[in-house]
Amino acid sequence: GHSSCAIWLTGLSGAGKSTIACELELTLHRRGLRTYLLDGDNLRHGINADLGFSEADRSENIRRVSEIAKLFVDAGMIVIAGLISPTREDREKARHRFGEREFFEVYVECPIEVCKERDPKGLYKRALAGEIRNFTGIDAVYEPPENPDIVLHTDRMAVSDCVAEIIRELEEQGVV
Ligand code: GGZ
Repeated sequence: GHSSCAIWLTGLSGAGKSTIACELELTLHRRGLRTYLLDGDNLRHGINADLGFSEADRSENIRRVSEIAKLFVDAGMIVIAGLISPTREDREKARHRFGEREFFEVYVECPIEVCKERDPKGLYKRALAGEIRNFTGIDAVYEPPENPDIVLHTDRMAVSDCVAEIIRELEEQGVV
């Protein structure tokens, strides 16, 4: 058996949150665990389609996703949530919706220079050209977590090692 929990991935655009979330979900599935993936960018096409990237809208985005995550955790699932979630305050509010061993903050850390080079969707290029405003790390804040449960350095770690690191922590905490 296993306990349900939320695994909250925070980090810059292009840091690797979605890639890790997807690979983590596959790994948990192979172990017969029930998971649900909540991806910030995907949810912005549906339930959060009314939200933009102002500070207030990001806060509301994170609030909604953490409430949804809580519902799925209550339903017995392991939730993997990937959102930039740039401010400590919003992440702490998210954490407080959960119990002690129910929320794991994972800092998907990657130097912004590397994110800019990766630029899979060309968003940094557009932000630097002034075509997108309020872009995280360019003209909008990202506050690194001060006390994350896990830190992953995606500029020098393989995706599989990142996933293994998360699994190791979940095992150590008796979640899986
Ligand atoms: C940051 C932006 C922006 C701005 C569009 N700032 O790398 P992506 O493309 O696929 O993921 C990013 C996503 C961020 O949505 P989140 O819901 O995770 O953000 S937050 O937690 O701050 O609410 C990026 C894209 O949306 N994107 N404009 N201005 N990212």
